[in-house]
Amino acid sequence: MHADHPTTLVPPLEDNLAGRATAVAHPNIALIKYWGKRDEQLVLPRVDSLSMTLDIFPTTTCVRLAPQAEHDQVTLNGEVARGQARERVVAFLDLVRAQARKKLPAVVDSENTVPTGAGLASSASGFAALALAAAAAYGLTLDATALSRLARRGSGSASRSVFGSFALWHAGLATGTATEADLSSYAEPVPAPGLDPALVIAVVDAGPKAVSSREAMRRTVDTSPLYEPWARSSKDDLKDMRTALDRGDLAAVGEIAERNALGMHATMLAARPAVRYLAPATLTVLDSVLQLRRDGIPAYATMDAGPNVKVLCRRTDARQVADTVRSAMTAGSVLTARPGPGARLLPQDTR
Ligand code: 2P0
Repeated sequence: MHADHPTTLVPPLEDNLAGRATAVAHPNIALIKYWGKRDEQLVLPRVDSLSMTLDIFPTTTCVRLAPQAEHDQVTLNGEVARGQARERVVAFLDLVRAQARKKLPAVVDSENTVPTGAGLASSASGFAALALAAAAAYGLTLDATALSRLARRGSGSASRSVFGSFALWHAGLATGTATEADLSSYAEPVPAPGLDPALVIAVVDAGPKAVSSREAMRRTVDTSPLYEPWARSSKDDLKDMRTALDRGDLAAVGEIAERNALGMHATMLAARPAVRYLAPATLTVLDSVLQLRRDGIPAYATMDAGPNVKVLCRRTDARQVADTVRSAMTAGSVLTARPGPGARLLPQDTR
């Protein structure tokens, strides 16, 4: 089941003698959604998912081993992290330390370029960059598959940000031991020849979400009668999506992505109590996407754990799509992204 990715993203120990490394990773948007875990501890998902890594808003993270320190020190965008944000990073470092058989604390300094309150999740780029920088600083030699598995433990969607352009995250083996399941759940690149897409992002609300995606997923799996049917249909969506990507058929890619996302939101609306991320402004943007299609422009929407809308279209239509979506909005902002690169270490001399 292991994919053949000989590329070693994390170089061997001798390259990192200083115990310090800096990595960059970009966010990704799922076209086939990850929604629901079957194992919270190992972050094993219920369904396969497929995403596009973006070329905007990278996270840059430096990890430096600190032999003199008593505890890990975590700084996010120049501010010392506390509470849950810090605990998630420390728990992740503990995983890396266990793999590396080292106990040293670390200093983590992470800069996220998503404008504050842009309403775009940063856990994917954040944990992909942290995984790569921490693995290198602690002297782990990991290939891309192992790095994706490690990033997954920080945040599920981070497993996909290890790769550029399109990536498929395997849910992995549902039977067998925990180790077998862990080994089988990783992302890998998916070729999409002939596709020249853009993603127009309508930020309709930049505020924090009322329900975290972690809690919303849990509630949906536990209580929504629509969850299982969606999870089953997502398998067909993925099969169709792979064919559409292979053919470079943007209209088919968009149609499948839109139905998969609307289905995911239907599962949440049917949860008890309901989780509703879609706002009136979301529906207004969805109307403008329908209008674009009526006007002959292939444009398709996807939404995540929030009210913002991402519109997949041809690169050559991106300006028109952005203008149309913007004119439908009474507030917020519109950004355009293209497929972006996978996670990478910065060379020593640029640190
Ligand atoms: C996705 N989302 O596939 C889905 C679609 C949101 C909606 O991945 O609990 O931050 O850290 O594994 O990755 C958001 O969830 O969740 C997400 P955890 P994550 O992009």
